[in-house]
Amino acid sequence: MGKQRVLSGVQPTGNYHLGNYLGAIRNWVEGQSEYDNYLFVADLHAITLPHDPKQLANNTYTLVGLYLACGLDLNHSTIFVQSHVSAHSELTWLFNCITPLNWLEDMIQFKEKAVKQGENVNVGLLDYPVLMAADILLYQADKVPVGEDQKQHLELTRDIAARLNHQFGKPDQPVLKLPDPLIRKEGARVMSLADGTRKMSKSDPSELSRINLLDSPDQIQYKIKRCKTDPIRGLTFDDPERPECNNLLALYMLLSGKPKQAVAAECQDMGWGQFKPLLTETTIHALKPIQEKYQEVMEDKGYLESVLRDGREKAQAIANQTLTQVKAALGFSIL
Ligand code: AQP
Repeated sequence: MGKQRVLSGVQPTGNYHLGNYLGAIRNWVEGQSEYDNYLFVADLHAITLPHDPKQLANNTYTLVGLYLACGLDLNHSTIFVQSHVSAHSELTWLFNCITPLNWLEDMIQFKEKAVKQGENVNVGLLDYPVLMAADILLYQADKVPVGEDQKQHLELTRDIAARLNHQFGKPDQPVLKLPDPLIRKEGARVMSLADGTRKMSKSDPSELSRINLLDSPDQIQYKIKRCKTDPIRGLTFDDPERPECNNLLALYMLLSGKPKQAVAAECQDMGWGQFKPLLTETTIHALKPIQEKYQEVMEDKGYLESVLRDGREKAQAIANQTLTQVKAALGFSIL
């Protein structure tokens, strides 16, 4: 039996931060040899909120550069840009026509993002989970890495696949494979430096809320110096009254690679004045090889483009096959 296929992506909206790395990209890298990975730049998703056309292509290349700099290996992973494979958009339309509207209106993330957008809510924001279903099901993925916030979307993906199989497939010959979640390791949810109860996020207007993967040592030092803490001496994990403390310790643990117990013992008597320089050093040290590799990769645009052309070819081969199967099941004429 071949390797199981994993599918995942990040939106090219800029400000790639420690949350994107520790919660997503680093996990892909660590598990990549076990799976057949399809990792994409989710640029079609990036326009569901207002965006700057001048930035989109740049952000796309930056993200591909970071994928490679973080250690994605082309022997195990196919890297591609979502909009380069038109089957994503086409399958979304087909799914739109079998997805009940109320399934989408019930999505928590839609409700949250729609409230933030006020009057300016486009149809794409509502339809985002259907595009995500198309992303996953096109590749007949076995596993999809998901955090808490994406669980509901993966459920919807499974519901759409089951509905299509039920309405248009044969009982012994499903058209689409139902994917399973690949649950992340504990501690990979990185919270904002300004508020330990909110996740670190690209769209947070405050630069001080996040550490970006491409921040300079000075920026990292400044942000950690200014981050929110509490007046209690002695640092502990898992105290619900101290979300910032838990988050900063978790960051130290994840970036240093030390086990949780060792970090708990090391930091139990520390004050912030001692801990912050330690976290600063550890962060700078962990990001240095990524930043160096990034500079190297970005100097060779031709190489990046060849990675994306190869990725597009491999992705298209699978995606177009699934799209044809779905169209045939729905009764379209196939030439
Ligand atoms: N704070 C986080 N902790 C752990 N994982 C995180 N991810 C994002 N933030 C954290 C993971 O990164 C991947 C890429 O996410 P995305 O680009 O699809 O958008 P997102 O989840 O909405 O990420 P952001 O940074 O919060 O972007 P904005 O602010 O634009 O919404 C996903 O695997 C995600 O779980």
